[in-house]
Amino acid sequence: MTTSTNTADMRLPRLSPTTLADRAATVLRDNDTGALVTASPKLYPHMWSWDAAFIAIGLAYLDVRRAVTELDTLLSAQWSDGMIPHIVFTEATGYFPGPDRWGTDAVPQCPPHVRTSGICQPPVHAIALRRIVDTARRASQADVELAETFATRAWRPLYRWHRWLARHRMSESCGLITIVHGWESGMDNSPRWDSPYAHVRPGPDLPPYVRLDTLGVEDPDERPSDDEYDRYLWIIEQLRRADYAPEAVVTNSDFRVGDVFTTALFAMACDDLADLAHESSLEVPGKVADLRAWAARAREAVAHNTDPDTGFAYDRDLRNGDTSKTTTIAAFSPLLCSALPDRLERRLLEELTGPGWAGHPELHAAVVPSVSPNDPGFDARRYWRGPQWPVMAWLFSFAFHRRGWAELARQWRDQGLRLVSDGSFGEYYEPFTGEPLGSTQQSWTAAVTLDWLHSW
Ligand code: 2M8
Repeated sequence: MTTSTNTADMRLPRLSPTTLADRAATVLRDNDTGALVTASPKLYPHMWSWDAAFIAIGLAYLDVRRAVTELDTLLSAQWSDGMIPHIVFTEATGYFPGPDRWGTDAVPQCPPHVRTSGICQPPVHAIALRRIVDTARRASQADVELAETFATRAWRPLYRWHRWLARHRMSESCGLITIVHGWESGMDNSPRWDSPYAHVRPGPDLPPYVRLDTLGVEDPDERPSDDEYDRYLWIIEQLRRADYAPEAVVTNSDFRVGDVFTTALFAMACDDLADLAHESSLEVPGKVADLRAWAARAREAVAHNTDPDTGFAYDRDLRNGDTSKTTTIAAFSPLLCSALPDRLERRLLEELTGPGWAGHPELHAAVVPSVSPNDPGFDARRYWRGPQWPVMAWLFSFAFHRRGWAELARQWRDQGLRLVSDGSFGEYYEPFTGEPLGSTQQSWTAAVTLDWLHSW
């Protein structure tokens, strides 16, 4: 892999690993409200579901007990039907849509003591739990006890979360996990969703609103457009009118997509949860078999939705059965969950590390961008349409490590650290210059930095 040394590179500060680790720890401490670490101080002053999982992985290096608290806080917001909501709101007011707009207070599944959104995010929590247990095992006996006791306590809630996804979201037609809002993918304005969002036509009764997210970044063009926001808000309206009933949302939302990336993560997480039960000799008759079966189905679905020549995985628009042909970072999902035969997997890996993607000669750091720089729709500065996301680079490096591709895992860790080594902990980065974009002091960026600094 090669990287360029352009003038922008030379302008960026490069902190030593010790200073970087100190700064990352400071970000997590500064964003800590006691019970939860907000996703970022300004733009996202609440808890996000998949952010919390990555944040907990980082917290474990500072204090295993605090990492446990993070997941505990999230699990205490779990809905009675098993869904883990995508936002757990704090008292902060600077984010829209807030709890009133979601209108979940009257929803019977939503626990009474917290305010949450009404959709979910990718199920990376069991992956985080397993990582935290492993981190604790390298620390002290006291930490091991803390982590393992928590794993035993968190196991059933996490199983219920996975069962909710398997029951309500595993598409009968294609086996992929269905998402009913682009926000459920976590890759909000990815070009993956352009075509499905084209079906979403906000009605005249969309209640008026004022965006706040564009105030939290230096340049509003780094965020989704107003037109996209109308669609995001319109779907919330549709889900709210269906009372967020799990059976109703998958038919009421104008956005219904089988998401390959979420499905790959689900496969990984089901296996991790099953492994944790084995390791702790938990008495959970039948449940481990369920998890293994869901993992197998999810993996099969990813493989089934993969192009047999390139190995790229594609989402499925469930409104019309169309397979998307939009190639983004999500096309590499099969590598995360080991879904493909060797020959095709090698091909996909070559593509990922080659000049169209992480090996593009002009990249500041050789990790995957959200969209290939060679794609005509690539936008180097706009959110999920081109920038590099440290948390995504971490996810791939972690999967490589898990899969035994040690050298590649190390290369991606080193390049990931190069991306974040200015110490601002950007939400995402301009791929050619390494300029931090979106929010700074982003908690999950700080968290994965800590993991990289301690790992493989
Ligand atoms: C972004 O999403 C939120 C909506 O959920 C937003 O833009 O307001 C995404 O990057 C998502 O993946 C992330 O979890 C969230 C908080 O970091 O921000």
